[in-house]
Amino acid sequence: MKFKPEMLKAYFVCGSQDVPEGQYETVVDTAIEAGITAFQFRDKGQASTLSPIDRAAMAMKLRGRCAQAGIPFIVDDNVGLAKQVNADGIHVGQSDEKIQQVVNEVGDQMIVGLSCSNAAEVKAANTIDGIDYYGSGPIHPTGSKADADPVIGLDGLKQLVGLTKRPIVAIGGITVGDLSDVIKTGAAGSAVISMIAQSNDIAGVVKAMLEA
Ligand code: TZP
Ligand code: MG
Repeated sequence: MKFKPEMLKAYFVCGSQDVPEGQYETVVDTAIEAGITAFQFRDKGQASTLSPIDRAAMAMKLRGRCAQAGIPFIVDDNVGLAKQVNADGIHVGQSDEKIQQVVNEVGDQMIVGLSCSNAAEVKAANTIDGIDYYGSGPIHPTGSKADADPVIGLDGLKQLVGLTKRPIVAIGGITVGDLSDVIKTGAAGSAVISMIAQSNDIAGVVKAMLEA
């Protein structure tokens, strides 16, 4: 699937650890139905409720749902899994499998996203061919990532947008009230876990993302 910046407008990131046990598939289905523009499979950590075998099976299933909906299925941090399920994309952090290695291995067949949380990381990433977008944050404190980088705020985001060669999706502690401010910085959209995963009105929050 060819990357388009519009895919970053309403980007849902989620793993089994982010929802009540047994609810993962339903939450993702509901978000897809509501119109998310990209999905990132990020099932990891102590709180994941899936075994490695169940994780691969779930990835395969959700990969199919995304294909039906015509949205990219992007795997966080795990090139092996991404290849196994023929994912549309791979997203890596600065400390995950080295970005140049990822670009070399799957860059011609997959969308490649890289987390960049400060000016030095954006400048370095700008020099590497084959990256499609950057994920930048955390904008606010987040309860969804234990080892999150320092908060950058909307001002920090704006600074990174000023330096980037590629579309940026904002991430970290984003709520409905932030969505239009994020777009005003020049970012392409917002990536969220809890705003969708913990919502009683998934259709409503996704609509707000699409309309921001
Ligand atoms: N990377 C930076 S912050 C974050 C990730 C994966 C977590 C975002 O989750 P939430 O619940 O939207 O703050
Ligand atoms: Mg990572």
